[in-house]
Amino acid sequence: MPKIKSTVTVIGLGYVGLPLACLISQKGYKTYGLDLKEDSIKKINQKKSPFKDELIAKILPKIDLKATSDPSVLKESDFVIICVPTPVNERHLPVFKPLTSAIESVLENFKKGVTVVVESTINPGVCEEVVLPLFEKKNLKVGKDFFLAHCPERVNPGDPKWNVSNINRCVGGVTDKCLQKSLEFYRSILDATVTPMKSIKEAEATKTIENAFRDVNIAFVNELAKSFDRMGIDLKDVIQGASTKPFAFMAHYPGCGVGGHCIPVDPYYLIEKARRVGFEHDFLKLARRINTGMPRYAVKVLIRELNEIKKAINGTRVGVLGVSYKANVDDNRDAPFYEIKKELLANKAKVEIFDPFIPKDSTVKSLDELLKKSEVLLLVTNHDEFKKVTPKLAKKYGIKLIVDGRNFLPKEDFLKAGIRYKGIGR
Ligand code: SAJ
Repeated sequence: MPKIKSTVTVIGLGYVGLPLACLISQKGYKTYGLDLKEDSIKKINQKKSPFKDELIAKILPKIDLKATSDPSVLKESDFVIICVPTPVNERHLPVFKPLTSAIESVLENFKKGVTVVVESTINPGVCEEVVLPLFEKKNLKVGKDFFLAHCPERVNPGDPKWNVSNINRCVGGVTDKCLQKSLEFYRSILDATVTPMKSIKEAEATKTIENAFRDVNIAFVNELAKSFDRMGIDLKDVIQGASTKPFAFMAHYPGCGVGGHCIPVDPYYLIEKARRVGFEHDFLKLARRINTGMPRYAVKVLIRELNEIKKAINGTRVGVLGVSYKANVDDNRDAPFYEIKKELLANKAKVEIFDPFIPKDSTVKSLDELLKKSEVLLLVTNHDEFKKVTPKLAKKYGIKLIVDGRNFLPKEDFLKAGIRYKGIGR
């Protein structure tokens, strides 16, 4: 528990900032949430989560978190935690505008002695080369007038086990005092290990390699899927076989693409930063190329399978199951679905779409309606809801072929029922 009743403002109330603001408030800090989106602010002040998250929905009614778009709350804040998006643009270059705007608000409502912690994912060097100069332009001395640290976020949306309070964290500070203040703060709110890094750059690099690691491992199995498709070997079974090795193997699975606001974005931070110091990350770029090619590969598999049953994709009624970038969340950022939809339409398929979490992109209101309007199915997101797609139900609606973009459905059951099934590497 905090020694004194410090005040904390979390800037950015999305998947990262809102769970964090709730936790900070629960731990006894006077907590403000600062955001630009009035509808989110309104919902949060009505004690409702602006996006699907059971934990938040449970906690909000019990805490006095105040959401606002008024940056003057920063004037009374001892800690400011920045959780704004750090996207990349169409040329895959990092866009720091949301981050620098957040820092400008801090400067315009400056409280001497404030500790600013950036949680947004950034490449090594951003705190010292982009954030710090904004303070120094106002003659503010880091480690004296204010403190600056980086504690990369590790939120995993939809994860029933790991949440903002129990996930270990790493923290790096510009000066030792910056590190100590942020260490003390995070240790006061987390029920997890908080590891001090020797520099703020190390903390920035930690998160970017975590996600680049995941991207290259997914690319590894996605490339294997293409060769195993030709070999007629079920890669999902092979990965599960390899997973029986109790050490030195970590399972990742092939699929129709890599979406979300982390994995398809973060490797570009490393690629760009390294390029600036004269190094080309060929491996990271290759992994990105493989993963961004998977939506098109999934449609190619569908076209090939239709060919086997002497059907052209042109004019075929394709039912797309899922929009969201991953199972059981209502998040469509960078979702492979959009590339898949574009590719299907380019091949003149008739497309119907159903995602129970994302009605705005759905063309039908129910799974049955989708099945009724489809001749073949392409599963894009492994929502639990789609377990209802059984061979019996598929037969009822005369579904001839299923391409399973997440290797999610029971392949053998469909084959036994005489329904053509093809996965990705399966
Ligand atoms: N995906 C695959 N194959 C896999 C795993 C994922 O194709 O084996 C695809 C998913 O379908 C999705 C995309 O990759 O489209 C990203 O999936 P993800 O499970 O990595 O989900 P994210 O984007 O929510 O990643 C978060 C990350 N957390 C943080 O950045 C703090 C990531 O570091 C975590 O490893 C990941 O959750 C996780 O482990 O679930």
